[in-house]
Amino acid sequence: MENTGDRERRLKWFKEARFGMFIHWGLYSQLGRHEWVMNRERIPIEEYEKLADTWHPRPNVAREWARLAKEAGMRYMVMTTKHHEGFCLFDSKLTDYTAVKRGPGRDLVAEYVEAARAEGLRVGFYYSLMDWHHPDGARCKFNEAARRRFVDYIHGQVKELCTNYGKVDILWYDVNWPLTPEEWEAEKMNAMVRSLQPDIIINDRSGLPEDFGTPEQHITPAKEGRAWEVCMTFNDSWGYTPIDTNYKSAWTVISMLRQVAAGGGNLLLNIGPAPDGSVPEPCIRALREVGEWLRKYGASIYDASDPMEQEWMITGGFTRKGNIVYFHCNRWPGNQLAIGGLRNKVLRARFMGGDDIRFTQEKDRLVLYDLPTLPPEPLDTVIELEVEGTPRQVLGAGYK
Ligand code: H79
Repeated sequence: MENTGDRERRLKWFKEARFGMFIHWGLYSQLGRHEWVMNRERIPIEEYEKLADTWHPRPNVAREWARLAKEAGMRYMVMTTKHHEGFCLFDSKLTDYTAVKRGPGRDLVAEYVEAARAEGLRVGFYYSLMDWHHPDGARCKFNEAARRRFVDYIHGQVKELCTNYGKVDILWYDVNWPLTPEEWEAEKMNAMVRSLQPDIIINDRSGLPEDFGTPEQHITPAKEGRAWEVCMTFNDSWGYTPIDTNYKSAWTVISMLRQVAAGGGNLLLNIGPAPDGSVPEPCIRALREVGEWLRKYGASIYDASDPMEQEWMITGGFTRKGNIVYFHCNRWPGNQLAIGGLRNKVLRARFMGGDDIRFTQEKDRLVLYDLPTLPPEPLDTVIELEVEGTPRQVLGAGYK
């Protein structure tokens, strides 16, 4: 059975990765109304299927995503190989409903893998267990013959994904409705995956805990020691939805990165490319800004995930590496900044990569003086505090 040392070995890169790109791309991208459009608008299968022949993405557009991911400071990518709609972006022998046999006329997963590898990024496959297109996808719950066929189909496709694309770093299952892990035969499926991909990490959405947890749209750290990754939309939809203009700013993304780093997790931030593969402009702009910021202050995010209790503060929050505590100030108060709750003696305060800051400390009230009126970095000014002692033991969040 599973051995814990092996899990730690397989998870090492992931625990240090911090930031990844999620890509939701499929037939739904052509409609521009969210990836659940088939279900939400009750589009009949025969009508929806026509989208398989009208989809003509630009060749090798995944290279643009991979370059953007790299520029943004991301270290891995996860792409939908098949979403709930059932259309396969990969070459499958088990159905004709694939990118190779229909409109695109080529293997979009192969292009994606090649593009990610070319930028030195780790490769993840999202695969939806729930399937609205397969005739047995719903009746499998009540009909044993249907369950047998459907489970064979799903296991067969997972096997194809783990066999035909070289090394795969992450298997990212989604929605296991309507079957239980027993009915999916998930244990057997994941054992097969591991026999084909000994280094792979598997998420928790086959219904078994496996390697890492996947809070969706909320930053909730897992129990200490357990790997976790938050997945987040850029606007409020995963699939291309230009009518949804509520895009996150670089400021918001950096604030999320700080929070996941503090909890030892990762942020898997989604883009929903247009049908031709183009990334929406607001995402490109924000990601470039985030990348520029990370090139200067990345050490306070990638390498600073030591545990530390902290109180919520309107002016920002902490990350920590050993006895270096980073205060990320993203709402700049002006010439003076007071921080409560830090109980270690502060030996030195300075702007990360810059000048020292004069300070006083009385119990757990730290005050920084002679600061500029305007924020040195409007996205997040990182203040590096060198403290005495082992911060874990003496940093408190009490309401004293
Ligand atoms: O791919 C993105 C979303 O489309 C997908 N996961 C992210 C990564 C997703 N997000 N939310 N949901 C799916 C909603 C899931 C709803 C469900 Fe159900 C509740 C699935 C199973 C129970 C809907 C209601 C389907 C069956 C009953």
